[in-house]
Amino acid sequence: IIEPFADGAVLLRAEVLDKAEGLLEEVRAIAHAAPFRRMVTPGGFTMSVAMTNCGDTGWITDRRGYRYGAIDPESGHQWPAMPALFRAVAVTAAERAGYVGFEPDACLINRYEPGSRMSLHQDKNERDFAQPIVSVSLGLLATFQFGGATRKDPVRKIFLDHADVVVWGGASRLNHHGVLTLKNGWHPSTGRVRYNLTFRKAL
Ligand code: MD3
Ligand code: FE
Repeated sequence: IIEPFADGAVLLRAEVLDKAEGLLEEVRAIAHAAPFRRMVTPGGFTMSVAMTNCGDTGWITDRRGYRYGAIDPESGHQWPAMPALFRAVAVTAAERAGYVGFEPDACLINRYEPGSRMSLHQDKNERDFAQPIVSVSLGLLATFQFGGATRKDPVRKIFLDHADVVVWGGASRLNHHGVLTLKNGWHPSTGRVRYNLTFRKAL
């Protein structure tokens, strides 16, 4: 089910239903090597969302700033490699949305528990904003906020459910966005958790 819903953004509902268990197995393997951790923002706040990464580079934040880096600062080792299934899902979704030749080198994995949220922000740490971002939701339903080019622009609410994929590119790539506080619930595949995989070409 393909729904275009903003300039350059495409929502693919239930796109990875038949691959969700495989994706979650890979999440578990990645988390074994690079455990989920709640990172600190440059302003000194600990994020409510726990994160880890796989791929050639990973997104990190600490008191020194937001950036991508090849090394997991907790272990001193490289991030786990991006599983072939992750790559295939991201490339296929990008293609279905019209972005042919997407080559993700980073996958940030966000873990939300009831009470976790992500405030309105832009994704600006990647080098080439012409490259789309592919996001895969797994587990509990989230209310996603999609704003505009400035923080003051009106915000639309979109429900992102298990196995939904969104491809963000073109004019939507730098739009403000966030996730409202996750409500309590239970999902048969993830329990009391929502995961979001965001695939980027960061370098
Ligand atoms: C719209 N994550 O990790 S994914 C993030 O559900 C992030 O965990 C959210 O925002 C989550 O940075 C939302 C959807 C998303 C990702 C990137 C975007 C939406 C976007 C970039 C531009 C516009
Ligand atoms: Fe974001």
